[in-house]
Amino acid sequence: MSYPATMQDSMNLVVASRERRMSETFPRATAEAKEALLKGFHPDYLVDTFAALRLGPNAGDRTPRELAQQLEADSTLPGIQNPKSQIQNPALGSPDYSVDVLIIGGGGAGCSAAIMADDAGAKVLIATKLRLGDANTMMAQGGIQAADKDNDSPAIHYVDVMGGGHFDNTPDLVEALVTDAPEALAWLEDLGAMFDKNPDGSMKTIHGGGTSRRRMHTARDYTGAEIMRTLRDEVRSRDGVTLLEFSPAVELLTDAKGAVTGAVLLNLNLNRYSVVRAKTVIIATGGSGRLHYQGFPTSNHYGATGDGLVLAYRAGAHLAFIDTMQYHPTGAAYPQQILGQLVTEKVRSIGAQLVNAEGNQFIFPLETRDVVASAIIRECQSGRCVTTPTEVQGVWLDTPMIEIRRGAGTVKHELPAMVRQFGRHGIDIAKEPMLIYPTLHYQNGGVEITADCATNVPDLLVAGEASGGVHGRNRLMGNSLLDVVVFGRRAGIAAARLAKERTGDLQLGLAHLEHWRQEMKAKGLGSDFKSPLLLPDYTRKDA
Ligand code: MEZ
Repeated sequence: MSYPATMQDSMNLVVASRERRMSETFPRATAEAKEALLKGFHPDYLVDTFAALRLGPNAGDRTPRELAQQLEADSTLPGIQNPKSQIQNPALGSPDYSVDVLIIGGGGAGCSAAIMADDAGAKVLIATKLRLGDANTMMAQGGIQAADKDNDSPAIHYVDVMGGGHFDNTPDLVEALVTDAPEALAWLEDLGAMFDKNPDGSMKTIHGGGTSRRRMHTARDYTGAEIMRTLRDEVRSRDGVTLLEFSPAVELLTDAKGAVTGAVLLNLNLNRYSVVRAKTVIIATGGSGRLHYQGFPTSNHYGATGDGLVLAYRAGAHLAFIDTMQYHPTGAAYPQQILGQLVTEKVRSIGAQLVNAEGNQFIFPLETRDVVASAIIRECQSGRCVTTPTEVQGVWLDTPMIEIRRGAGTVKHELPAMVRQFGRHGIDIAKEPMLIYPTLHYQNGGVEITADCATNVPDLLVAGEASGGVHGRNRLMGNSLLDVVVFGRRAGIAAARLAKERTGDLQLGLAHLEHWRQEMKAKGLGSDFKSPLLLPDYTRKDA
């Protein structure tokens, strides 16, 4: 028996209700019901977990307390006038690298940007915190959207994206996302990405939450890993791209006019700074799930600590939608070893139902993520959930229903990564349901960008999850993998063009940091807390 006895009674109710649920489609929620769910149960509405920023371009805006702490902190740089640190001050006068385009971040957006900038003849350097490809792109499972079927179009995709984002999305960015999508997908295939195909060779596509057409392209349930593998291989094969791993950026460099001129990196192996002089800089550092907003577990990779937001903010970049995060409805709630890890939405796309502790469905499984997550939280707060031996609450995701509806072997064929992930802990998801609860998955907001990834800071571009506006207040499944490729490519092209236009000497300075420190002092803010965090601290309080 793979589930403890204390969870067994509820599992029996799930099994007993299957026959009834087979012919039952839970009705879609009305607009009013969705709004009530969000306002009543979505973590974005828990007022006292947010703080108003006190300094910087977004002063007065609300954001989760954990992010506010990062954004309002001092730099980790010892400071130009304070060379007492164990780490030597960076030598700004003699840069270690001089390039056209510096890309900070080695995930899907960073790699797509590097390939396009290299194609345009730019000298490129990627600096990445961990290894190339250690990124949320790698962790995305269920698919990538693109309107490339006869019954679909970028215009229909546009309406879905806007609806998912509560019509708050930045229209230009959505237009760019959906119009570039078919080409981006073809580009990935050309580079070698292997998407699932029908017997006639056409692309296999499925629905995701909030999609009105089947436009989710998949590589089983490891779509992100397949895309990342492809992009990473391509980057590694390019002579024009220099790669620095274990080298996160800790501060941007600016000239007297506030334009970006490079960055200071910290080599994590040598504990030494290096200085990169760059005509343009692209921030592609991804998300911030490892800040664990409101104490939520996360599906994010180990390095997702919001560095890019911090660096850009201190240099004067305006942020957008920093008061909204995405809680993926189905993070693993059991076993404890995989708490918060992603259980792909594809599980629901192909037929699994969400069932409470009493064996009843409580939400249409493919509502948008914010709505489904809120409904799960409601069930738990109302006592209709299961509690694990480690006091984690969750509801059931009834995976055996997939095989009942679509035939034996479907789970293994469509969800091989999920099968392995749970199989390691003795749970056969073709026969037993999974226990799930929302997990912190995506940063809906980030640095405000134009459709060419420009920011309000000259020569600073941003692409991927570190940017804000594309997805409004809620992203649809499969539009993040699309976002990193579409905007990564756009950023690479734009950065190479800007680099060509930028002539003359570059001043490598930290005037923005001096200014930041003055503002901190003027507002009475202490400088004990430093950012970017770089890596989460999981040291036990009593250790
Ligand atoms: O876009 C995503 O977040 C995604 C594909 C996740 C998933 O459920 O698989």
